[in-house]
Amino acid sequence: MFEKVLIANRGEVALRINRACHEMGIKTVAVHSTADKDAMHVRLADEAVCIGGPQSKDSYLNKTAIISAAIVTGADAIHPGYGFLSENADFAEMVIKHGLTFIGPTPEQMRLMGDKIASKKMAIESGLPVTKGSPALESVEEAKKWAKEIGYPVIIKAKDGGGGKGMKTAFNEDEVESAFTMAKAEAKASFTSDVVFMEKYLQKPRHIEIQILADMHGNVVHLGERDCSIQRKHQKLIEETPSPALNKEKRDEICSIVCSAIKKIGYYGAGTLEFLFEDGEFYFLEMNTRLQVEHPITEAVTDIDIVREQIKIANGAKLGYTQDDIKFHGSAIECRINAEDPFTFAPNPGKIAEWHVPGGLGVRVDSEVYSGYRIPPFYDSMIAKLIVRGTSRSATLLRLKRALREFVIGGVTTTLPLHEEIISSPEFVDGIYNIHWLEKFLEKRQDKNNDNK
Ligand code: MV4
Repeated sequence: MFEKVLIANRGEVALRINRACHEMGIKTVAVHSTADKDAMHVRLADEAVCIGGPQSKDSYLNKTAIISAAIVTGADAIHPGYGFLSENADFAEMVIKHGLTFIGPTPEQMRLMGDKIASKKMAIESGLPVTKGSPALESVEEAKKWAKEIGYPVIIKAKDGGGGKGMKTAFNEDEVESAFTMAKAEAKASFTSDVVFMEKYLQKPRHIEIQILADMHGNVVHLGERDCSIQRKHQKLIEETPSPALNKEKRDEICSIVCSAIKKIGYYGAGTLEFLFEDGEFYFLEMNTRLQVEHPITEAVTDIDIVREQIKIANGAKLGYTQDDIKFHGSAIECRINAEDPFTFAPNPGKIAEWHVPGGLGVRVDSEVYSGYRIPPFYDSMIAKLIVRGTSRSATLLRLKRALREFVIGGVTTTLPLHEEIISSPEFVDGIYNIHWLEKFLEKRQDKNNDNK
């Protein structure tokens, strides 16, 4: 096993990886920016190296500084966490070239999944369901021809896309030209390639993703699904498992298709396959080759430590269990708590004056925050994840409600009150929502707020 792992990240996920390493008897190295010298991830690691200035590009995205830190401290492997360099194939390649292990899949697998046209082709070839779509589009004329073939409405997406950038819909032929031109321009501004392609646009889908684990020896298991439809501007706020939209048959069907596809590709590591789900059908969107923010809800219902599994897999170990050994119990929900204004969503960094986390059976809080901590203004505004589990969805909801009420965060405004509102709404309670539900809920809430003024 590795003796020392460098954690190329910050915030709660750096603590999460540190915990897995320490439980496995592995020493840890934290890296940090000058703005993070007092951060909890620096305090908890066995060693820490300052790798640059506050801006991410100077520190957490600074490949050479991170690899130098690993070499200087004698680390064997690097865990990238999520965000930052976690999906950067060039970084993974550099790590390997320096004789270190990248805790994740191969750079080739990362590159394949980063290319949305290539990954969709792979998906089709390995038996995953996809929406009707086009290859790379060369011209407006070609776009119009494909739209007719696919049927309106259509969506134009960037080959290197993700996070919604470079995505434009067209509901009729008159809208194709501007959708094509704008998608291409956005892609050019945001990514290295301005190549775009087209798909049938699904109007009211849910976002459901499947977590898999695969080793280097061809063993693949799934850890069920997560429903991530509660999102605003491509930022998830609440995730839950199991999805209220699936029955056992639908779940078993998609999970077994996913496992056989992963086996065919020869992918290894932890991975998440994102699908849209509408009218009882799944459509593959993309695959994430990293640990995800919402992984703890899967851990809550399976009792499998996903980060520990990532480390073991990267070290060449076999999974050591089969699908039948994995038991799913109850339900789990995660709320992402952001230091943001709960109405405008403007980031609200500052000093945490009061900090009291909920506890009790079935409650987990993953956070880097401590009383007196000053949230730096340079990074993501997520400051805590509240993960609650229960024997049923209704039991989990009651527990979540009381845990949210126990949570005290003073000194900065947070999205805590918004979570209480969302989980109390009839549609959320009934599990009836799609990817557009939260934005509509927020519009109605804003209107009510204005009426009261
Ligand atoms: C779609 C779609 C509808 N139809 N593709 C958004 C992010 C990117 N990964 C894919 N996205 C979408 N692709 C087709 N054919 C709607 C979205 C989408 C979305 C997807 C998942 C979660 C939230 C979303 C919010 C808006 C649009």
